[in-house]
Amino acid sequence: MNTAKIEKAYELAKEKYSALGINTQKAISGLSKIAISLHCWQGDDVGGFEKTGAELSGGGIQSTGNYPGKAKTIDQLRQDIDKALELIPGRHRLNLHACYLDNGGKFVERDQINIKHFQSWIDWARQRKIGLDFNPTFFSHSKADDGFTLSHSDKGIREFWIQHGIACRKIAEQIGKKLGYTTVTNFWVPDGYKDIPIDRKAPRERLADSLDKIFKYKINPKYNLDAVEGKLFGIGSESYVVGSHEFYMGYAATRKKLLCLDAGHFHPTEVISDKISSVLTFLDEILLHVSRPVRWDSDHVVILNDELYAISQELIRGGYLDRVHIGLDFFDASINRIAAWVIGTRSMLKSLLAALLEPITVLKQMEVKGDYTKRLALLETLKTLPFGAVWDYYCLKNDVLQETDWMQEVQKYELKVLNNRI
Ligand code: RNT
Ligand code: ZN
Repeated sequence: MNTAKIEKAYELAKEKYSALGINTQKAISGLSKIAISLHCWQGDDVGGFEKTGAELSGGGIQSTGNYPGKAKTIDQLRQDIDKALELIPGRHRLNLHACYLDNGGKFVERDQINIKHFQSWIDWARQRKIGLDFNPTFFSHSKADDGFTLSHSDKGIREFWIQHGIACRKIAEQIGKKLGYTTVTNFWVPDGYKDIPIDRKAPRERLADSLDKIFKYKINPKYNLDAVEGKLFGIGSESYVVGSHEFYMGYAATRKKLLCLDAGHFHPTEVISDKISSVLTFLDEILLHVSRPVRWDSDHVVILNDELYAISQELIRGGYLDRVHIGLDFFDASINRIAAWVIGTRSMLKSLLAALLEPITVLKQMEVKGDYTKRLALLETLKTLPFGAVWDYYCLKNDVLQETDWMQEVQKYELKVLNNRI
């Protein structure tokens, strides 16, 4: 479709929305202010650059598939992220894991990492005027091989991971200071038992204690915010996860930390959209890991499904945008990895746009009056409004390829760049 047609379709859409009292321009400008944190680990199946040929190992998470062209160096990963960002409208952020450090080819142990190992990422982000988020890496390491890190019964191992956590927070603080965007640092540990444990208590007490030691070092919230992420189960921790949802709910509330809600970390019929307003009644801010579970915590690429719509509706209807940090968390190695980023991020943005195009005040009035018939009727009416025309226009105004065109660009990149990687 050419520019004139996209604009014409938008004008018609604008009229339709305005007949319902919805201002499309306002929705568009609202969307342009939302930054999504793109997770670096979609680009190389959670491998990282600690050692050459590093791969995700342990940690109760798994990436499956072997699509050709995986980024094997920092430069390749950056090139791929740039390609993805080029195909996503708006200004976003990059979420780094500690194992994506730039160690100049010389192995550095996790408790020894410091800001200089992330200087090239800071330079990269500064050039693109984007913020960075951060994660200590508590997996893919010999000291995590038996499934325990911060809650390990061995004091030495615990201490090692505590030092890693502290090192990461200091790095994140510097990143936030240097870039002028607050870093959100997320703590997720895989700790847990495959089979039914005798003692559920001691590991949890040790985890709380280790976290307290890590968070003892005070950081200005302008530079860094800490989040903690719970989970129901993982591969190899099916019977017991030390850092469960309840554990971190209590931890975040008492220690004034952010809670990270990952869409894949609950029972299959449980949804995080319903949890957002519950936890925000008690916490100042939260982090989301938007993911797509398929029967389990499978980390499939985010698509525009009912739950994604519902998550965005909660954020917009609740007026929560300044209290919720939106991050993505999926890693599908069976499809083109750049396309995965683009599909997931564009879907996230589309759902936010759809939510911004709701007549929230009118709907709330209907609800308060008890007019549930009108509420239901209007919600159904909204579903067939031309929201795609507004999205196309948004992409056009952001100089980003249209829905029908971006995949071709990825294919070209695959032929030219990915297929030539050895
Ligand atoms: C694992 C958690 C965690 C990881 C990343 C790589 O179950 O979701 O967020 O996916 O840290
Ligand atoms: Zn997650």
